[in-house]
Amino acid sequence: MLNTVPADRVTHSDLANAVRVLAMDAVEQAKSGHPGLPMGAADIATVLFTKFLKYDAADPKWPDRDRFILSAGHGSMLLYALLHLTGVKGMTIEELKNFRKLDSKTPGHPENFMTPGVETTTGPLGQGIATAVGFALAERMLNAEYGDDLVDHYTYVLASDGDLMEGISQEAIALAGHLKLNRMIVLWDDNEISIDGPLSISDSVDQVKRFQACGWNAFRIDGHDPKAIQRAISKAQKSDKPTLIACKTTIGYGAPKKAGTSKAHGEPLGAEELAGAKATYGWSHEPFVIPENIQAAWAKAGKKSRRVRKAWEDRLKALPQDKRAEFERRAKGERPAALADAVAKLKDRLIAEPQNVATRKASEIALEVITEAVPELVLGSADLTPSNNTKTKNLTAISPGNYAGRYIHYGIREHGMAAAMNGIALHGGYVPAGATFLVFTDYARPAMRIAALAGIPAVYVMTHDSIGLGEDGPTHQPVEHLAALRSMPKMRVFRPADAVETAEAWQMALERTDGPTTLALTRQNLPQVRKEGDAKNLSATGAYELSPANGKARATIFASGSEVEIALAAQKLLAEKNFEARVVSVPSLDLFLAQPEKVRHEIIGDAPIKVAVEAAVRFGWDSVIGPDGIFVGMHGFGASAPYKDLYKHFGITPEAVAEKVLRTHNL
Ligand SMILES: Cc1ncc(C[n+]2csc(CCOP(=O)(O)OP(=O)(O)O)c2C)c(N)n1
Repeated sequence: MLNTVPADRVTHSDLANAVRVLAMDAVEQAKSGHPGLPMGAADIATVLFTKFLKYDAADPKWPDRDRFILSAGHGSMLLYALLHLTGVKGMTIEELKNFRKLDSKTPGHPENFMTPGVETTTGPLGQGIATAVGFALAERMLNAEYGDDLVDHYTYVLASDGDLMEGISQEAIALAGHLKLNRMIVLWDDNEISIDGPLSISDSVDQVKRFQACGWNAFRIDGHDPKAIQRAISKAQKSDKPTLIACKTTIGYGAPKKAGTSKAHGEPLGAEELAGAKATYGWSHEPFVIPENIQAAWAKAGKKSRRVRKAWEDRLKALPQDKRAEFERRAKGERPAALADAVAKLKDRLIAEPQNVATRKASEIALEVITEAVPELVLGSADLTPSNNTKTKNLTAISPGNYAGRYIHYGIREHGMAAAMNGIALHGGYVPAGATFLVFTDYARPAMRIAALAGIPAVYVMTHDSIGLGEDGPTHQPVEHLAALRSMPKMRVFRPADAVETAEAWQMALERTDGPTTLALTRQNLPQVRKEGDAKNLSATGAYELSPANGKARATIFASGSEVEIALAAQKLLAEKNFEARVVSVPSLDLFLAQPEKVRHEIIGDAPIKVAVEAAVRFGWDSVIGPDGIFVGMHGFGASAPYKDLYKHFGITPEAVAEKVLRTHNL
């Protein structure tokens, strides 16, 4: 037995030092990692976890837990040490010893899909704090629906200098301040050090003033004084605004030479500094060994909200059966059966009364019924609501202090929107869908990438999807974006051709629970190309034969979205010349390429000439048409003109397609 002092006599320093040494030992063993942040921020985290955090290590997914988000993901060992010490199942000391090893639960940066107790993937600085805005907003929105008895928790963030320097932090804090998300509390590890050295070489922002200007309650404390930290968090909890607590700390706290320098940031301390730091703490135990009394005190902290959790479970059980089942369904992220019925009925209606509309309008038509069937669907837009057609008549917008609603005006903050959507989805209870122009996915992409990596089912409604937007010109006309998004692992991209495919794409997007979906939609009107009813979701394989050849096909024309109309017209022109072609609609190229070989071969067919038509760059289409296939699309940036002129100018016309097919045939 290492120590027989009872758990209650363990001091704050003992608890914080346990976190520090575990982080130091793990980084040392891995021969890589970031010891400085855990050593510096251990006091803050210890006060939070032992005195405030509503958290039960036995059920890290309990819906009404407080959320803790380590925005500075490089300090991952801080979080892993806390999860281990509080007793999260599976977070054994072996996992800490395997820090940064393949298949461990302790990857270099926190990944919510690998480690129990990790709320979100962080690492790209700024993402955590921006994702936290979504967590805090979802908490308030769900509270507005279900009341304090079921939803009543805080969102805590530990952020570093880098988090606050990143541009996305401005979008995030402005949105949180505007919406008065007073349950969001950011603890800033204000250590004035980054990789290149003291922060003063690159930054002179007064963060407290910046946050205050954004509608936050913000003040400074000594981040190594547990009483001050405790007072600050208590004060923050009572604020009517979100709070920034600037905690002045020393990076690598306790290391004799490296403390307070960038040398403590991102490399193992080395034997001498490690021993020196442990001596500073008065820590004489072997690596990875925590005295039993300290372990017991941490385990107690891990259980401190157990009674609160049980009382919450009792309240949930006491609800009427249907209300409880609905809460549980949404918390689990299961979709309602009504979704498929709603889409099937809509498709029947569209077949009976075809709609020649832009697919952004078709999306609105779909949303009118889908929002009724899927109460957890929360829509929003980065200031382009009238252009994106995302606000259906039945949706009301939330506003500061009033969170009863299902529409979010994110402001002109594409990146902040996408990150907040991640938080809304990860919080549970909601499926977020957010909109802007397809070209501005560039502005949202880092958060979209987190969604893909972390398996977050968010939906991006990206309108104005090609040169078809016309006069706004090349700055607004995406050409490489479809290829870029399709190349992102686990991102699914739909570019529907008409109202029926748009309904099918929405169904696919919402039935998906393991990753994000982008819907690329047109500004310009399109004819409805699906005229015959089919109960099956034909878009589910990513591509399908829309219009067969009248006999044996000598060419197959593949097209997506607005170019399907062009493919069909080209098929007609060719038929007039007794040349038989078939048309394959490709609403999702990436989904199609992921089909089993047999399915792909069947749909691609054996016609000797293959053509792809898409008003975007060729990249990706060779997988379908081969390197010798004909591509009719964009070869550079677009131009500013009415869209019909642009299609002619860039040669994306039925005549051009037919002419190229015949020329190839006659070679
Ligand atoms: C978007 C992004 N850019 C760059 C990095 C690489 N990086 C990791 S930590 C770091 C410096 C962070 O300094 P700070 O936030 O002050 O953390 P501390 O030194 O206090 O640990 C950088 C540039 C990153 N993780 N994310």
